[in-house]
Formats: sequence, structure tokens, C-alpha cells
Amino acid sequence: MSDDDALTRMRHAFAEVELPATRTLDEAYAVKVKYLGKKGLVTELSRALGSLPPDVRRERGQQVNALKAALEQAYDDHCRALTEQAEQAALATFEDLTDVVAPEPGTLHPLTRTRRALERVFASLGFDVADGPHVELARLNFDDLNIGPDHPARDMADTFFVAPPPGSRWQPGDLVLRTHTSPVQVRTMLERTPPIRIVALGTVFRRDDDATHSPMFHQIEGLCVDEGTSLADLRATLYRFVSALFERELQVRFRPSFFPFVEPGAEFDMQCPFCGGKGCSVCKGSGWIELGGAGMVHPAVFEACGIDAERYTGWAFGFGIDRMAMLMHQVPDLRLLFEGDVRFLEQFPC
Ligand code: FA5
Repeated sequence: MSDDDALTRMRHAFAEVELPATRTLDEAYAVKVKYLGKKGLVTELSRALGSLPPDVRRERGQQVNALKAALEQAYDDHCRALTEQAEQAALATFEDLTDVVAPEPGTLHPLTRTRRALERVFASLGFDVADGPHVELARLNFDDLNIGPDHPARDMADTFFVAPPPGSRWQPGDLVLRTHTSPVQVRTMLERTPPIRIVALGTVFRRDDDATHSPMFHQIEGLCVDEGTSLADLRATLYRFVSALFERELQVRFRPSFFPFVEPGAEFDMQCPFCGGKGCSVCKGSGWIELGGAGMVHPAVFEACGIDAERYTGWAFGFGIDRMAMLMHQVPDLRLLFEGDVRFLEQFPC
């Protein structure tokens, strides 16, 4: 075997056999030491150069240096490959957070959307939004609204009374969960001077429970007090409101009715927004949909609120927001709105 063959075999043994068989940096280093260490095979070759005659030493020296460089290169390449493999293996044990499916974003509850739509339309008609407490004085919920202690409306409302806190100035019977948003009329008239144009939206409570009646539900109240305002303005406002909400011209009609705090009083209906009044399953063929109550503010209410009934007139209306949401979103059962069932709620993407 020539010397050249010996160098070629050494290169082959190092780079093609022993180094590729190593799986860790320590194992690879041991192979390197075997060839290139102080007592390594290649180092021995270098050392032996000194005993060669000068004319072959130079050429042989270049060959040994070329071998050394080739082995160093093979060693570096192999170590880089081992390091990369180790990194990939470590990465594979981590969870890729960028690969997680993002949760569906939440959407607004259909009642919130309905409430906001109502607020938007009434704001565009020049109404402010007013507010009142859920636990209300019976005086504001009933008496100041001309609903006396023995008035049948008081029974009809079927009220949740609230026990007064011990040591408070309230007596049993003084506090109620408000049965309608109408006490906000009183609060507003006590606080402000006309002209007044407000809507009050909020939760109310009654002892009711079936597919169309909930013990907790929501109402919107409208109140306008000004010099010379009339039933015609009330009707025009309701007409403008339903037409804006459903984005088509819809008529409103009044049917005579009784509420102690308005005179004259009425219930009002709107033309069915789904058939335009022709008759369909939503309006049960009548062409009309009942909305709520309305009328001219009763002089007794003005008196309780310190408003001069000789100078001012006023009108008010109220209806159920939940019923409106059922209508707008075609919800068949009122209770679905309060159960918080995601299968129901996800049918209302924003
Ligand atoms: C009133 O509550 C009057 N305050 C409305 C009013 C305001 C009249 C201003 C005149 C002037 P009523 O009891 O009819 O009225 O209730 C109004 C609406 O609330 C009803 O038309 C209905 O849509 C809704 N409603 C009543 N009870 C329930 C209930 N238990 N669950 C869901 N909605 C209800």
C-alpha cells in the first residue's frame, strides 16, 4: 500500500465510517481526538515527517496538512448537523402556540343589540337617555303615577316587594322591584324642567312566568313634556320610530285603553314589518303587531311632579324590549333570551 493510499484510507475511515457513527458531540470529539489529538493518528504522521529526506518531506507535509484540514472540516460539519438535530428534537417537545385554534370571538346578546338599536333611533329623534333604580319607592312606582293604594292596577302589576334594610327609614311596603319603567317619568319630571324628551330603558320585574311572560324583563319608556305638545306628536314620533327601526314605512294605530297615569290612554300597534300589513304568520293574519301602552300625561302625575298642567302638556309611551327583540330576531320563546344557552346565542353573529 502506498503512502497516498494510507492517507486516503484514513480520510475515509474518519469521515465516512467513524464520525458518521457518532450520535453525540462527546462521541464525535472522541473520534477527533483519536485522529487529531496530541497522540492522534494524523499527529503521528506529522511527527514522522521529520525523519523523511528533505526532497519528499515537503510534498508529504502538504498531503498531511491537506488531510488534517479535510478531517477538521468533516468534524465541524458533523458537529453542526448533530447540534441542529438536537435543536429540532427539543423543539418537537414544545407545543406550537401559533398552531392553537383561536376561540370564536363573543357577540352581543340579541337583547343588547335591540336595546342599542332603540337608543340609536330615539337619539336620532332628539331624545336623551334617562335612568332609574331597580329597587324603587312604591310611591314613585305607583302613587305618583296616580295608582292609589287600592287601585286595581296595583294588584294587576303583581309586585315583588322588597324588605327594607333593618334600621332604615323605610317601612314594609315602601320598596318594590319596579314593575315598569314609568317611575323614571316621575324621577325625570322631579329633576328637570320642561321641555323634556327622554327615553328610559331597563329591567323590570313582575310575578309572571310563561312562554311570553318572564318575571324579569325589559321595557322602554318615552316621555315628552312641552308647551303645546299633543297626541298627534306622540303618534308621529311612534310612526317615525318604527319606520326608522325597520327601515321601511310602517303605520301606527291607537286602540283606546286605560293606564292610570295617562288620559286619554291607548294601546298602540304597528303595521307588521314582515308583510307590510297584508297578513302573515308573524302578525297572525291581522297585519298589525301590538307594541305597548301610550297616552297624554295625566294632570295628577303633573301635580305630583310639580309641573304646571295649565302651561305644559305631555305624552308618554312604554313597551317591552324583549318582545321587540323576539320580533326583530324571530325568537319563538321569550325564555330563550334569558337562559344563556350558547347554541341559541351563537345564532346571532355580529
Ligand atoms: C306598562 O307597563 C306601562 N307602564 C306602559 C305605559 C307607559 C303606558 C307609558 C302608558 C304610558 P304594560 O303592563 O302593558 O304597560 O306593559 C308594557 C309592555 O311590557 C307589554 O306590552 C309587553 O310588551 C311587556 N310585558 C309586560 N309584561 C311582561 C312580561 N311578564 N314579560 C315580558 N314582557 C312583558
